[in-house]
Amino acid sequence: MLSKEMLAGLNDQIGKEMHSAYLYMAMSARSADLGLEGFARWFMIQYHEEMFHGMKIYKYIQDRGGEVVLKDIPAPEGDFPSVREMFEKTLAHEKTVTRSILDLLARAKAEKDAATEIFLAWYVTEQVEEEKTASDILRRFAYMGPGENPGCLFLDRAMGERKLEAPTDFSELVI
Ligand code: OFO
Repeated sequence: MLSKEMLAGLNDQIGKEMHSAYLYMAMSARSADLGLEGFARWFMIQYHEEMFHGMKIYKYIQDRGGEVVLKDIPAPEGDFPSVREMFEKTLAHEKTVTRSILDLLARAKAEKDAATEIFLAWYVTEQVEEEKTASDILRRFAYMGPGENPGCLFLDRAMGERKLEAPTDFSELVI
């Protein structure tokens, strides 16, 4: 059984994952407004990934006999003047998510809650990937120099090739 504190932390994390999804949905919409359909697709796939992250926790809480308690999801902050700035924001955001996951992991270790520790290990690995992906994309922007330019259109084409891998039907979610 999950401790009261662990349950509260996991429920909060569902909200954080949903907020991440909301953030990337906003970035997808903004990319489409900028005429960058490849980036719009990339961010919408990221939205699905985040929904999956949240629903995985939802399922875990239920599997442990806990109650899922949903909170408000804050609106994404700020505007997104360019896709480069969206990825700067993405990297900063993912670092805060990593911190949050590590805090949960520290609690699980302190409580000797081995099941939650093992469950969270997936997220630790996932966050390494999330931060690396955002960093790699920012590195590509660095080759373009300041401002937006034709290189951005080239990158847009590459971004549009991203394939959706996360499940999107949570009615029979298996973790
Ligand atoms: Fe972006 O990894 Fe979940 O939040």
